[in-house]
Amino acid sequence: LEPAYQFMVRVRLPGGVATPDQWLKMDELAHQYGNGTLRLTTRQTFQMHGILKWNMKKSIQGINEALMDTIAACGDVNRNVMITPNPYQSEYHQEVYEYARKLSDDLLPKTRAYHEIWLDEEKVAETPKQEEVEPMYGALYLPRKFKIGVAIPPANDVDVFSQDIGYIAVIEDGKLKGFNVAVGGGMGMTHGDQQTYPQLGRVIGFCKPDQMVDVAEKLITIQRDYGNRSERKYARFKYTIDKRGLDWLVTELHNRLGWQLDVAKPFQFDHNGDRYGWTKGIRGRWHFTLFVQNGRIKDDADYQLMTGLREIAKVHTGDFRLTGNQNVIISNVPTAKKKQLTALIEQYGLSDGTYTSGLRRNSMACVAFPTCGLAMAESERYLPSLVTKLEYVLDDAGLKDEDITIRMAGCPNGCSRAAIAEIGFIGKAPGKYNLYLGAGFAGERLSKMYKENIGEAEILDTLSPIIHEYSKSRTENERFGDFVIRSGYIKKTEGGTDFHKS
Ligand code: SRM
Ligand code: SF4
Repeated sequence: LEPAYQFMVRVRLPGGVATPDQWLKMDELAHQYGNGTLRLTTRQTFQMHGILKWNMKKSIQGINEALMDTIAACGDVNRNVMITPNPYQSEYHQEVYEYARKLSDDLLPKTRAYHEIWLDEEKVAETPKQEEVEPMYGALYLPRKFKIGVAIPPANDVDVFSQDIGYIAVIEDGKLKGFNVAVGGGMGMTHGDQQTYPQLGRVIGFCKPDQMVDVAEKLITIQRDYGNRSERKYARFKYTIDKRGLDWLVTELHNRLGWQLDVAKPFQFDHNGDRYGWTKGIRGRWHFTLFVQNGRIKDDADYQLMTGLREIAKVHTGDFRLTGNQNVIISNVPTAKKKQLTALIEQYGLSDGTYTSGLRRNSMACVAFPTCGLAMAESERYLPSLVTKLEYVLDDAGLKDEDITIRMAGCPNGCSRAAIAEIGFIGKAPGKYNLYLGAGFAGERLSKMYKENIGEAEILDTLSPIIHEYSKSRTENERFGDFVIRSGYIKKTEGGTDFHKS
């Protein structure tokens, strides 16, 4: 008898855009082949869990029928490109989205293997050389996964500094002028190995919109040629850059480009979370950002989120935009439809989650147990109850509505980008976490470890007095992450290489 192995399928969805039909298809597949839930990820796409081995092909074919695929959602290539999720906010949001979408297409691996294996397409008669098939990725693809995000200030909702390449749109007089380019971000590390660390991308210059693809291709080839291929732990682009220096990288990039980046332009981010509820965008269209706790779309006895979104998808004429914070925007709603959608949102109580505490609104947890084979501690299944306990403390301190970012990861891979949360937890063992403090609210600064290997009681005992002190002694508009540094609780982390220095 064949063992009933279970798998996870991750869709590629550049910028997180899904039509209502695609939403309905994912919902259907999740029930037909998966565990009856959908997971919105921290990189703006869908995951389906619990797919039995013999249903894998049917699931992928189903995804393909809905004009989506899973190409490059995993593997040592460029992954799902993250883009500020709502292009309908302004004309330039739309323009940035188009450029980023093109970037995503151009960087896709060209191999036909996916189509042959999963979609039963006929094999080409003669196998061409790998270098011919993949001129950019080459014979052996990249040493490690590669990630790109495109942000439009003041929203850093793609955590642009956590990406191998981050593009920061520069807008002048309402027009897109180009992008600042940041390189060498990444969140993963290994407990006990200080040679590994989360790192933030560093801005190296500015390029025009139509130079964006060229810059990405050349940076990718630098990583292809210089990345560490003998030890995967040290193979990410951040280590390639940190080992040789930023000046080396810029020189190498300019040589490969045959032209030079301009000097970076000024920019300012003010948050890395989502802004909830209804907003009006261009062309009279409306957008509703819905809080989805840790990205899990499912039905509970008292909260029919999956059914509610299915009913919305049946009548919605716009699209769904998955955000990098595991939430969803019911997007592009004409005024004439807004009433009907509002009624459905109310009927299923969907906005209740959206208007919860400032801490919960800004919370993110990775998947971890039971499906993630690398998990050391709970994350998605635990953070909500920890937040509830912290909400009592915040309520007491008069800070229930204060936006504070809190993220939990079940292991140091950091899939929820916990190292750039004002309160971060990274799992060590069942029930035990390292607690990190002091990151920037806009994702512009890494945190630092405050306490190691602590359980819930100690977490609450540690955070309660700090939260009360924050309430009493913060300066006007001072963020929690800034406050803990100013008050001496924790030293400021300047960059990845001093992340482990106390
Ligand atoms: Fe991740 C591996 C889930 C975003 C860093 N990640 C995994 C795997 C596939 C575990 C595995 O290799 O066996 C997890 C599957 C769990 C499950 O049961 O579903 C997993 N990662 C996720 C997701 C679903 C977390 C979530 O809660 O949303 C995210 C899917 C993103 C997507 O749609 O593509 C996810 N992973 C991230 C991010 C955040 C980001 O990309 O913005 C990071 C940190 C950024 C970075 O890459 O530096 C991240 N995941 C990792 C790493 C460590 C990589 C490293 O270089 O250090 C691993 C382990 C690995 O690659 O060997 C990993
Ligand atoms: Fe799994 Fe670790 Fe990623 Fe969480 S951070 S999903 S535990 S690999």
